[in-house]
Amino acid sequence: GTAQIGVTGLAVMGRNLARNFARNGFTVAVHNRTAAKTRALVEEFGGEGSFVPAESAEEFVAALERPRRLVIMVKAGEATDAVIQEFAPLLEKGDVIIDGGNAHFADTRRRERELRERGIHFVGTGISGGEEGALHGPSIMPGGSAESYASLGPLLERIAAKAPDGAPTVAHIGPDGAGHFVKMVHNGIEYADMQLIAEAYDLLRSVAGYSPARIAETFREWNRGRLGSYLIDITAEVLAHTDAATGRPFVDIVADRAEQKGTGRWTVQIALDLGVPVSGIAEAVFARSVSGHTALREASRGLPGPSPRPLGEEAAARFAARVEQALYASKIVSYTQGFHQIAAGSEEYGWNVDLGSVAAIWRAGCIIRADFLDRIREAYDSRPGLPSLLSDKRFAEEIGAAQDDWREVVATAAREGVPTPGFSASLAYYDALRAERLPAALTQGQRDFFGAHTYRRTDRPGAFHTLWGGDRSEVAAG
Ligand code: 2AM
Repeated sequence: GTAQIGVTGLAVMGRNLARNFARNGFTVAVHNRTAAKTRALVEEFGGEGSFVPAESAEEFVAALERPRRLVIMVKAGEATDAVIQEFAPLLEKGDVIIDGGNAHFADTRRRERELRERGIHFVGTGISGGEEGALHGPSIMPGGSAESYASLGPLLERIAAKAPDGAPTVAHIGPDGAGHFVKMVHNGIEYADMQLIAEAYDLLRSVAGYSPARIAETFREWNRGRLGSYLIDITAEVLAHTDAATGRPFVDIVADRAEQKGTGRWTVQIALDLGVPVSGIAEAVFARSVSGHTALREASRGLPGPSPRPLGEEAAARFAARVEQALYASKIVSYTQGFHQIAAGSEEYGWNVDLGSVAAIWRAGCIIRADFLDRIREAYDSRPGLPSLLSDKRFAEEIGAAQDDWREVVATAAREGVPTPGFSASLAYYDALRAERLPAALTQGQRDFFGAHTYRRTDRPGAFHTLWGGDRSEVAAG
């Protein structure tokens, strides 16, 4: 075969990825279960580059140069396994199967292990940037063996987005499921970013009394500063949009029930398993969940609470500036939590993930792309063993400078009855981490009281138990 890469599964993501490879000068074998889609792709976009359409699996495999590189772009789950089962028997040792779907990293670990036993490389890869990214340059997070990256990397570097310094937004994340794990956390952070922006909007609307158009202006202004990012940019676009049918602000005619496809939920589930506090990300997942509980919301609508009265122009402007501080500080916390989770996953599975390079490949192409990520990259590059983003001097200074306004915003939200779970949870995390003493000491006392779970002392080593039901003397335990 002559094709350097093949793509099977030609729904919009697969089709755009295949076109991206072709537009970058690669010969691309294309295949789909339903052959009509393969024909349609070549008919419509054949002029963009060199495509080799294949009707059957055998034809597809035969079209590929060796070692074969075969990208699967089907719905994550059973379809992925079905396609692997179909192609693996046709492949030879050293060939590489790439799964570009949003697979759960545990599935990727299993598939990698099974295929490795047959001498086939399996690369579970995160691809972020949606349909546009797939076509014009996504952020790519490949896992799998270093050997497979040596063969695949140069192709991915060509089709990836380019960061402001020209570097392609792709890097070998680590073995087996590392790529899909990092993509999962990327999506968790994306949930948090979106929730925090939504809370800022809600406060500007309810407390400052700004109109959606005015809030769009505010976000445009913020977008020119340290919050500069794709999500802030599109937020301004959405808020400025007017519904054609009614002439009302678009945001007012959209049903307020947020949906989810599951990667945010996975992030939180895995964080719980790993014991990593990702409270900001968790609140973002819960906020979507709450929004969808229509009956519960209906039943609770009459509960008492304050109705904010809009601030005057000057007070509103002062408040808006504070919200910017709260948003930025909370964003630092979300990324702190997300990177902590990646570090913990890397530790648990022995992936050796380079956190600086994760930040680097999120600088362009993906949904959470932001100027801010360059700062995270710098923080980890200058101190690879950084225990937490909050221990980076610059982030610590910035969050310290924001904290007064952040508290004021959270207090105002509570007083005015505006739900800000993301801002609040992030602030609680910040305060918990910086606390000299936590009430966990009392929790330990309670646990020892009802379950003899024992406790440690601040003044000497060992585990202890107090005879709560007896004379309350202390005994050494275990
Ligand atoms: P189709 O066009 O034949 O439906 C997204 O659903 C993509 O994944 C489509 O290209 C679809 O092919 C493909 N797909 C879904 N389930 C599949 C399966 N079990 N085997 C092969 N391709 C599948």
